[in-house]
Amino acid sequence: MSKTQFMTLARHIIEGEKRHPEATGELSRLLSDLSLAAKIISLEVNKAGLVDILGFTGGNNVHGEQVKKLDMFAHDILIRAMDHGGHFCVMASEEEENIIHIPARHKIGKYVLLFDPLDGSSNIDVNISIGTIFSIYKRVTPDGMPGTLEDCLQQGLNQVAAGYIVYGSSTILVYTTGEGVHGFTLDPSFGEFLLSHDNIKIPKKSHIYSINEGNYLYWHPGLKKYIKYLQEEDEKTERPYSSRYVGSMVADIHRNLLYGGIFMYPADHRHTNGKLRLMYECNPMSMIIETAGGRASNGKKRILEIQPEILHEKTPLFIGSEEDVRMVEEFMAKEEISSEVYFSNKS
Ligand code: P6P
Repeated sequence: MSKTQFMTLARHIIEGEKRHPEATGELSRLLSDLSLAAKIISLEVNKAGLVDILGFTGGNNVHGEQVKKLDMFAHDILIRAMDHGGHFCVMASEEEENIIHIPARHKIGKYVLLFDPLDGSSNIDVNISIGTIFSIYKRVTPDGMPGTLEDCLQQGLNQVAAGYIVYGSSTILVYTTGEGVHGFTLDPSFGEFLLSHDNIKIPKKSHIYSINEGNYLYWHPGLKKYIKYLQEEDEKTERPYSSRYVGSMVADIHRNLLYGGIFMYPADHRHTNGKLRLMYECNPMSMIIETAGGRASNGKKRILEIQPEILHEKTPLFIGSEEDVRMVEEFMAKEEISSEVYFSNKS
C-alpha cells in the first residue's frame, strides 16, 4: 500500500503540527473546518447544471461584476463554516467590500482569513474548472478584540497558511503552512480528502505559458518580445512553448504547479495594475508556488513583499517555474520605459 493511501487531510495536518511542540492544534482545526466548506461547495459546483443555481443573482459584487449564484453560495458557506469556530478575529472576501466581523456571540480567535470564494466564476456555466483560494495570517492587533483592517493588510510574507481548492474532473485541495505543498483529492464516496500529491515541487523550467493573448496590443514591449521568444523554434530550450490558458487562475496555476509553467496577468493599458487581487488571489498562490520552489513577482518585486494599502488591491502577476519568471522579468527590464509613456491612455 502506498504511503500516501488513506492519509486524510486532517491526519496530515496533525502530523505536521506534531513537528512543532508549540503548536496548539488551532491551525489543524481551522484547516479541517475549511475542508468541510470545500466539500459542501464541491457538491454544489458538481451539480450546478442540475439545480437552479446557475445564472446571475442580478446583483453585482463590489467590483461591479455580475455575481453568479454559486459565487454567493460559496461566499456564504465559507463564512458560516468559519465564523463560529473561534479561530478568527476577522475575515475578508472578494465578494464583500468591507472586512467581515465575527458575530458578537462567537469567540474571537487569533487568525485572519482572506478568501476568494469562487474564482473563475465566468466559467461556471460552461463546466470549466473553478476554484476557491484562501490566505491565513495571525492577527497583529491585541487578542480578544474584534479584528481590524490592519490585521488584513499584511505582507504576503506573514501568511501562516495558504491554499486553494480546484473543482475540476476531481476536487483537489492544495495547501501549505510553509513546510511543503501538499495536494488532497476528495473521494466523494466517503467524503474524505486523501493525500494524492505529497510535497509538490514545481519544475525550475517549463515549456508552458499561460496568458490572455487577446491583450497583446496593450502589453509592455518587453512582454511582447518575451512571448515572441517563447514562440520561436529552438529544441535546446524546448521552444516553441505550449500555450495553455483556461481563464480560471486556479486551474491554470494548478496545472503549472504540477507540470511546470508560467502564468501571467500583466498590467496593460486597460488594467494599469493588472486584474488579479493581491490579498486573496496573488498572495496565497505566491506562497504556494514559492514553497514549491517557484517564483512569483509583479514583474519586478516578489508578490509576497508587497505592502498592501487597500483590501481589494490589484497587482500584475508573473508566477510559476523560477527560470521562466526570471526570464520575463529580464525581458521587461531591458525594455524599461517610463510608466507614464507605457500606460498613457491611448484608447
Ligand atoms: P481574462 C477569472 O475571472 C479571473 O479572475 C482569473 O481566474 C483568470 O485567470 C482571469 O480572471 C481571466 O481574466 O481577462 O483573461 O478573462
